Parts: sequence; structure tokens; C-alpha cells
Amino acid sequence: MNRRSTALLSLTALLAAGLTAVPAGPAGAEEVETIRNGTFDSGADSWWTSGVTAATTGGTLCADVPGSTTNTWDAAVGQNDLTLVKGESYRIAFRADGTPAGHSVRAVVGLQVAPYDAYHEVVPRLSVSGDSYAYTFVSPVDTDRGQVAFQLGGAADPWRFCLDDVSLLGGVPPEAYEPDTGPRVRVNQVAYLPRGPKNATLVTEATERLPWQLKDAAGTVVAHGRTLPRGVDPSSGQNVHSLDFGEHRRTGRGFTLVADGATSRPFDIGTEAYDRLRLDAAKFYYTQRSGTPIREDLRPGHGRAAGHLDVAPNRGDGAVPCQPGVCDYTLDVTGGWYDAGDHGKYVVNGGISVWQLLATHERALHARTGDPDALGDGTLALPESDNGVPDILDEARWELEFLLKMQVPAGEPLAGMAHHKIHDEQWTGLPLMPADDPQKRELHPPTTAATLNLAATAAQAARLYEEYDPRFAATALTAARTAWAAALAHPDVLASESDGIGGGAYADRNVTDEFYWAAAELYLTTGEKEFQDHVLASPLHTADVFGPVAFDWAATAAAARLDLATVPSRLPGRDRVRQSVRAGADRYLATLKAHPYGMPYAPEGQRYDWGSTHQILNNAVVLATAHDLTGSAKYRDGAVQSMDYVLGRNALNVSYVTGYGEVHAHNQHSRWYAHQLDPNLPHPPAGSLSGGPNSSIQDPLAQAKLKGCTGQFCYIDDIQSWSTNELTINWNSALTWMASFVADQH
Ligand code: 9MR
Repeated sequence: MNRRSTALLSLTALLAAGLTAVPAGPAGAEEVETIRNGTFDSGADSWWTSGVTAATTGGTLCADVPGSTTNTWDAAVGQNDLTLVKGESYRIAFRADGTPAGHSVRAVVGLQVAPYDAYHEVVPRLSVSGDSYAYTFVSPVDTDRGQVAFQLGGAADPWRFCLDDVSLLGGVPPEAYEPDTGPRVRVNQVAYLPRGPKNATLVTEATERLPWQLKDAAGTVVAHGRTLPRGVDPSSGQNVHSLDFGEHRRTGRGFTLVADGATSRPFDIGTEAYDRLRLDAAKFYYTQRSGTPIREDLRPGHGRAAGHLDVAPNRGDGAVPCQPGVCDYTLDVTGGWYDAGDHGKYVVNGGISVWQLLATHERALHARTGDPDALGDGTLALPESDNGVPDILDEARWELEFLLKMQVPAGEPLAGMAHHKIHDEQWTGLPLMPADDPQKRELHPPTTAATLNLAATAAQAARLYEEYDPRFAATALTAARTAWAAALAHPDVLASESDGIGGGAYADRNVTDEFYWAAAELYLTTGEKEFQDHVLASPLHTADVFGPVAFDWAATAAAARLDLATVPSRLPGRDRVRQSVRAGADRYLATLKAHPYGMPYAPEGQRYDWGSTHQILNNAVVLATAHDLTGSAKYRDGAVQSMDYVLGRNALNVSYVTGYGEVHAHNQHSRWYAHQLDPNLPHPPAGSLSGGPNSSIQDPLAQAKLKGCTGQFCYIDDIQSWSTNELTINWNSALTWMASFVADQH
């Protein structure tokens, strides 16, 4: 639902008919009907209409929907003033038809007043003969301003919609959700490297070793062996065995593994998929760009109008004011990448994302297996391709230019610091193309964390762009120095945890790690004593920074440590720095070996983090870096094996990368890759990483379907599940780095 929509709707015939109790459901709780006159036996009483000509005949409401409307909310039927109880399970049901065939209705249960939140929405395609629809969800709020709306606009030609038997039943038993996990042999559904590790997991009640067979595409057994019983895996609650077919090295497509009467999904043995994945993961960023049209010729199926230029209905990012009381200037903050499925742009998260793309390039310069041409000029089909600059640097620069624009101008209070973020005043609904966002945009207060993200990445940029554009490198270094000085002058200006309306908070209470990171990048670029002193004096320099999750947008110390270990410098004690990476990698390797699903991630209590897939990949980055530092095969194998989980060797038997693997995430939460809500919109492009299992299941859909889930099961491939199934710039940067590493291990 576009939350703006209901603000425009007029209300008619609001009769407070009271709530009707209906017989108890199977769970014994009392089920309560919330809709008044859902059968239209009393004509259109209690219902409003907007932008349609509607009438009831014979207990059915039919609406003539005009053609040539723009938005779904331009034509609608609905009912307001419904009471919803937080945590209660509801079933929304209705019968509907549409003539001629092919039209869809957007059925929304949400808030009838600003900010027009949608608690449940579906967009079924209607038939001419009519169908019944029913969906269960959990209300995330208490409100007596609930609304059910059927949005009908947006079609070129007139059509007719008929509706009957509308019900919103409270107190229904929550829907039992059983994910379809397919065959019990779990494999990397994409590809194993010919000379790499090859492991799989079998879900079985058996406690004794079982025979397995590897079959080629023709069904011929090409290898066989016996499984290793592993007991109950705490991350899934399943009894599992693991199996190792690493001795088989012959390449091919369409292999399967057979064990315990189950046949795995097919997979390849080869390297081609990783060459492709390296490019696709990095290509993700062009389609996240703000402030420029996405060219259809460069991204077939994903072209779109420029977002947030100063063209209506966008309010534009060309002259964005601060939130009231924060500043009295405006900034041109056009450009940059949209953070995720929302239209927000955040310096903090932009920082780690840029860092990791630049680190992918920098690794290629220094690592024994690195290949700077792999993401070089002309590889990513960008508007800047063939300009003599590696495409990965062109892409990262799109965000860097934006980060620089977020710096408070000289002469203003807090000059040199960076605004934490810029986004809509209110949350918007889905789908919503960037160019169609009507919300006011605002700058949020500068913070120390954002300022240090700018200092770190601009300093890193200064050394990497020097060869291609010395002027830009110099500009970046000046901005980094200015930001560093501003952060030292204002070392504890923190983002507010509650600043999460219209965009994510990205609040970080501890910036010691950001200081360490910025100092490290400034030191690696300049070699200057001031920065060296800060690095050596940081309590984090000698601390164990390789915890259950190595690094992310909020925890950047390990990012600093990896660069201090790999980027050439004269840092005193550099050997110990390198040794610390190895020690961290040893622990991730131990975690991986103990894990029956073979991954370097075992959060305390199996509480999976928001974006767990990228945490797994970032831990694998530490393993990969240990290989780059030492040449030791065990670290390379650990890093390569970590990809198996992300690509399908997991409890849900799903690849978390769109377009990769037989069953893969493709309904990620996004306002413009919203195919699940509007068949005219695309799925995310191939190579988009889903955040994956998140034990905290913050969104209502996940709460309705996944309550009580164990670790790996806290995931659903549904566009409404923003806490388990979003896509983001910082998650795809982990995928880009790791896909690049694996592709280099040919
Ligand atoms: O990935 C972020 C997660 O670590 C935080 O806990 C959460 C709350 O601040 O926000 C997540 O990031 C979201 C951001 O706030 C807004 N854009 C979408 C991001 C991914 O869901």
C-alpha cells in the first residue's frame, strides 16, 4: 500500500455497527468479526468508495473502475474505524472478481491515518468467474483506526470489480507455516570448485553411517562413500549427517547427491558460476543508484526513471533541509545508492559498503590470487565503462561523491562532520518507484560515527583513485582530514536510537572502533605519525576483534585490522597484526568444522543476526584474508566452503542469492523490485543477496509465520518480511568480496 493513498480517500456511510462474536475456532479462543456488513446485505452501509462508481446488487458490491488512473489508490473501496489488537492473529478473507480478465486488486489492512502503515497487503490477480481469498497475519499494533481497503487504480482501460463476503476475523489460530524444504540432502545448489572442498548435509533420523552416491547428469554413479553422523544441529534442531565428496574433481553440470533415499537439488562442479557471481554481485549497485536513470540497455528488465532529482512528485535531493531545528542550510545530496529496499541514504551504512567494494579492488592489487582486471574497466556494464578506470572504482565513486556531499560545509556549526543520513519524513509503502516517492526529504543531525565513516572511506579512496584521478584523490583526502579533525573535536555525538521514522536509525553507541578504522585508513594512505600514533594507542589495536561476527556497519574494528594486515605499510608491529588475523581465522575455522552445515558462524544461543547471510560471508572474509596472508590451504578451503551455506547447503534448502541455485530468494523486500506485489515490476536482479534468517523477526509477516523459529528457520522469502528478506548495499558488498575471492581460486 502506498501510505499516502488512504489520506486522499473520502469516507462515506460509517455506521458503528459494533463487533459480532462468532463461534470459537479450533484453538478455543473467541473469534471476533471486525468488518461490518461484509456481505453487503445492507447495501453499501459502512463502506466508502473513492474514484469509482459503485453499487450493490443482490448482496454484492460492484465498482466500475475508470481507465487512465496513475496510482493504485486513485480508485478504491474500503472500510474504516476497525479495531486491531496488537499480537492478535487475524484472517482477512473476501470473494472478488474482475472483468475483463487480468486485473489485480491490492487488498490492504492498515492504518487509516498518517503514517498509513500497512500491516498486511496482497495483490491477487482476479478471475472473471471470481475466487475466494484468505490470509492470516498478526497485528503489530493496537489501534481503533484500522482500515481494510481494496485499491483498484492504475489500469489503462476501464474495468469492473465485484466484491463480497469480506471478513476480518480476530482471534483465529495463527497459521501453521511449514516451509517447503525439498530433498533432505543439502548441497551448494550452484557450484563446487573442482579443486575445492565439497561437503553436503543430510537431514535424517538415522544415527548410523549411511551410504551416499554422487551421480552425474546422466545418472551414472561417479563417486560414493559413507556419511558422518553429527547428531542434532542446534542451529536447526535437525538430526543431521555430513558428507564429504571432495576427492571427486571432475567438472560437469547437473550432478546430484543421493543418500537415505533422497536426491539433492542439482549442482555443478566448475568455476564459471563464480565468474558470473562476482560480476552480478557488483552489478547490484548500479540499479541501487539514486539521482540517475537506470539504463534499460545496461540492465535489461531493470531500467527505470531517475529517483529523487527535483522532478515531481519527488521533492528531490537537490536542496534538502535538515529536520526542524537541526540546521538552517540545505544541501545538494543527490546521487549515492539507496540503502536497501527503502529510499533512504545513510552515511554509516554507505561507509562500510564503499569500504568493502574498495577492499575488493585493493585485495586484487595485493593478494597472490588477486586479479584487478576481473572487475576492471568494461566489466560491469556501467555508464562509465570504458573510461579507463576499473568499473568497481567507478561504482564505488558514485557513493563516495554522495558521502562527500553529506559533510557539513565550512562556516556552519559542526563544520566538517557528516550528517548521519537523509531520507523520507515518513515511511512509504510498497511498491513505490524511486521517481514516484512524494515524501519530503530531510537531513538528520551530524554524528561522530558518520563523520568517521566519511574519514575512513575518503582516506581509503585517496590512495586507490590516485592513479586514475589525482584531483579526486586529493579532494577525498582533504575531506577525510577535515572529517577526522571534526570527529576529534566532537568525539561523542551519537545518533538517536529512536530516530527511526521514515528511515532506519543506524544508531551506534560505541565509536571507538570507527576511530580506529578511520585512523587506520588515514595512516595507510598518508603514513603520517599522527594517524600511526592513534592506531597504536587505540585499545582495539591489541584487542581480540574477531568475535562471533567479525565486522559490519556498527562494528568496524576488524575491517581496520584486515587492512592494516594486508595493505603495505611500515606500521610498527605489523607482524603481530597479521598474526591476529590468523588467530581470528583459526577460530572461525574451528566454528566451521564443528558446524554440521559447515559455516563459520554460530551466534550465542543460535540467535541469528539481522542480515546473518552477510555476517557469515564477513567471517569468511577473515578466513580468506588469512589465506591471502599465509597461503595456507585450510583457510582458503574454509572461506570457499562458507559459500555453500549461502548457496543452498542449509536447513531451508534455499540459495539466498537471487538467480543462483534451483530454489533461490527472489521476493526480497524492495519498493521497486516488488514483483510479488505488482507483476509488472521485476524481481531483484541476479546476484542480490537476501539478509536471511533473523531470530528477532521484527516484521509482522515473520511474526505470524515464524514465531518460535530456531536459528536457520527464521526466514521467509516474502516481500513483506523486511527483517528476514531485505537486500542492502552492505550485504551485497560482502557477497562481492567473497564471490571475487572464490572466483580467484581457480
Ligand atoms: O541492517 C540493519 C540492522 O543491523 C539494524 O539492526 C536495523 C535497525 O536499525 O536496520 C537494518 O538496516 C536497515 C536500515 O535501518 C534501513 N534500510 C534497510 C536496512 C536493512 O533492513
